[in-house]
Amino acid sequence: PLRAVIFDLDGVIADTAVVHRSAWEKLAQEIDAPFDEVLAERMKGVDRRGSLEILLERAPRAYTEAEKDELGERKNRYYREQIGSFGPGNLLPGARHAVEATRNAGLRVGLASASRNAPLLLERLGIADLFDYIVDASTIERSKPDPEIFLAAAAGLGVAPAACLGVEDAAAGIASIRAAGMVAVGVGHREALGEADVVLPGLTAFRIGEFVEDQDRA
Ligand code: B16
Ligand code: MG
Repeated sequence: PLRAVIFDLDGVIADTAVVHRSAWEKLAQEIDAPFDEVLAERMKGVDRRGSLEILLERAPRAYTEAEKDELGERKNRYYREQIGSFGPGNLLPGARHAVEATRNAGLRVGLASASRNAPLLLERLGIADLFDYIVDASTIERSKPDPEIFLAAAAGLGVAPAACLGVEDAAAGIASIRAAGMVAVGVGHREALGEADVVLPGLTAFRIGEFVEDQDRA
């Protein structure tokens, strides 16, 4: 039976996918790298350096490691400027309720965010205390779509991966959840979340009871 739900942060709980995107887009303009919808979708859920490598695939010149460090830091400054004014109003609709309903159903709640800004963001949103375990992104070696981050969340919760359900807004995240052997719930559009077991338009449509019952019947 289902024992834990592991949520992604950016684009699932916090309205920050657009903030990451606009910070990358600003950087892209500064270095004359093309930026489009397809690129933005591929970067979603991927860690900072991984996202930068995707952006640089079509940059007009090559960059040294030191230059890449600076570019990543610059993007992060643009991102931090925007979330500096964030508060509980920047939670996505249904997010707090979905997490609370999961807890109330007696399940453990984890967070698997690739973002090193996750602890700061959770504090600003006022929901840090709702999670039983939060993966420290700086300890993860392999970016989503690798399963490492979801497996680390399950281990931290003390729950077998097969008894976990993962919730994600990005294709890389859905692939990570599936590779971890968990049920994958996608939030957003089916086209961008092809491998998801279930796709919901947003967390307002998340009903923990449906998943608990499904699992118990199986
Ligand atoms: P940072 P998630 C991911 O968070 C974002 O989706 C992705 O756009 C970002 O590049 C990544 O975190 C790293 O974020 O630069 O703040 O460390 O979706 O896994 O919650
Ligand atoms: Mg995300």
